[in-house]
Amino acid sequence: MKSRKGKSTVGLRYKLSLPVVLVCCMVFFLAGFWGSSFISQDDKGSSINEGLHQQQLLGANGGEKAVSFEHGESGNSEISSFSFQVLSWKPRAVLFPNFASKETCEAIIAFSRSRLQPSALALRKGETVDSTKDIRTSSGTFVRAKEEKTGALDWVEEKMARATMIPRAHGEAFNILRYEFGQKYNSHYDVFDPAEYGPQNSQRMASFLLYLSDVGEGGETMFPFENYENVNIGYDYKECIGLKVKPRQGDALLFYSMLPNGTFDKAALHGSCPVIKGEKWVATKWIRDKPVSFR
Ligand SMILES: O=C(O)CCC(=O)C(=O)O
Repeated sequence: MKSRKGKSTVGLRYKLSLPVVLVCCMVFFLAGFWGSSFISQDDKGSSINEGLHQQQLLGANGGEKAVSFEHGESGNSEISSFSFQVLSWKPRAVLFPNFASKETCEAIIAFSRSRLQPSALALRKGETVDSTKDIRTSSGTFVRAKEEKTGALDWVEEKMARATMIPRAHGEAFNILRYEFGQKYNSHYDVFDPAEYGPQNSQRMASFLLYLSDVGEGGETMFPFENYENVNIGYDYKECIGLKVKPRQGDALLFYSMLPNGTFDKAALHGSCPVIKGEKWVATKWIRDKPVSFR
């Protein structure tokens, strides 16, 4: 009895377990297959995204020679490429390394040197030339791009317009500046607050600086209120603090004095630290929110 009972139990177990085992195998196989393809799809997705981001960082063509996009009859067929470094979001400031060649910078200096005059300031109500004479101690000259006959300034102006996507007509004449030992520009805003300067037809929305020389020491362009820091410390406008951009021949610095909503950016306060060693040459272009009639 014992043995018959045992035999039939084993047989029943065998009959029942074979299909169950087969079904289980199928289920595990399918689950494994589905799971692995899901994981590999996920991998593929993230590697596509990574590739895309990488490409976007390198430039649309990932560093290879770009092919011009369909540009129609009136479009522009040229592709420009720029390296840039976003230095700050508050204020919006971006550096373009090697924006212009040494030869271009030197042609601009050679043209400007004999025209230099002590730099002037726009005066607020109640201010005089005498009461403001220590604020900006550089010398400078205003030059329209077409006046410089090697074409260096014309080329720079065109490239600036492409880099900013703000038409050339919005730019004032270049202000070419030279700072010698100890010379500086105290921190200030490029926008003209109507409360202090009276009604304005347009505003300087952005400034583009092309450094024409290296500087041995000092002469950095500074942003003391970067990230809205130091706003409430009773900041002395002579002090050289905050974000400092060291001039390097051929590099260009663009910063916006106005926010995207059209209001003044408090963080755009800036100035030039005193030159300690060497000379600083810089070509400044103030870019207005309307075309400029006096350029
Ligand atoms: O020389 C510099 O670095 C700054 C010049 C400047 O602030 C200006 O021209 O408004």
